[in-house]
Amino acid sequence: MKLQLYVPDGRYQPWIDGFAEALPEAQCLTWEDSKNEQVDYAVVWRPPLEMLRGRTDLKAVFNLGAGVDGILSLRDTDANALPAGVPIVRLDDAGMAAQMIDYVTHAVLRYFRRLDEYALAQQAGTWRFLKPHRRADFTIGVMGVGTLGAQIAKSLAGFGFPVRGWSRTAREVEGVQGFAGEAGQAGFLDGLRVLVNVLPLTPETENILDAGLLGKLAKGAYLVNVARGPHLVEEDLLAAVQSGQVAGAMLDVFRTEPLPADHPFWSEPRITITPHIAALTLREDSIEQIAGKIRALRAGQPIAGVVDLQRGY
Ligand code: OXD
Repeated sequence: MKLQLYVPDGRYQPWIDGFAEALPEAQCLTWEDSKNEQVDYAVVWRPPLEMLRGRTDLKAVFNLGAGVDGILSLRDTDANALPAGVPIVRLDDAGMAAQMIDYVTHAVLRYFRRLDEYALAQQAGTWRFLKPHRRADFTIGVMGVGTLGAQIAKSLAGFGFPVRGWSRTAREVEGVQGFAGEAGQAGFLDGLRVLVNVLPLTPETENILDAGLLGKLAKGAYLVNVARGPHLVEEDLLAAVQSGQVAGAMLDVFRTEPLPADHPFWSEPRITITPHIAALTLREDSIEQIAGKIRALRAGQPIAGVVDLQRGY
């Protein structure tokens, strides 16, 4: 059995070593060294178009992340970019949910306890008390309650915040008030103090975080984006921050990454940026999960995380 790997940074050895240990029956090859070989499985992150196009040898393509837009968007350039009938499989948590929960909880508690405002006061050399927010008034909305979003929403509810979840089709999450589809969006957004975006990036969700949507949140709301940069209309967020409609934002993802040096987000004190680290792909966990799924496929068993190509996630 052969695996073919593609990672954009070219740091293959730790992956090859990891698969050698977790799946000793497999021969693990880099894409660059095996372009003309027949292999069984591809393991990729943001692969080049020529890697998957027209392939008839692959039994499955494993994505080294939760978001599969880096694979599915290849279809924008070429309608036949993906191997026909081959399942695309995303990472299914693999240690990402815990990281996302840390990140989002940190952001929410920072805003709830007004620590962002105390940080600005410190910079101004000001000692002053701010009235605490009431937990019951601090409603949080999580857009996208799939594998990761549902765990984030549940965890925030555990802190005693009122939490709402929004998804394309209705989903039940314990302790979370559910809203679905376009019809449910206005009710979901109404009065939110913090909006957390965990949506998959699809043509339907691109640019969803625009002036219209931000204007429906409570005045002085906060935005946390841990999904994808193209969800957010960046100039609309800047305008909303400048008008006070949005009091602050914590952003982990951007339209262009790394964020260009002259981007206005760098110098906006109410916007906190991090370099796409909210949930890193954990090598050992990912290898273990993919190896388990390959074994299951070879035994004819079903696996979790197979992407619905129509839906886009
Ligand atoms: C992912 C990511 O999709 O890290 O997993 O962005």
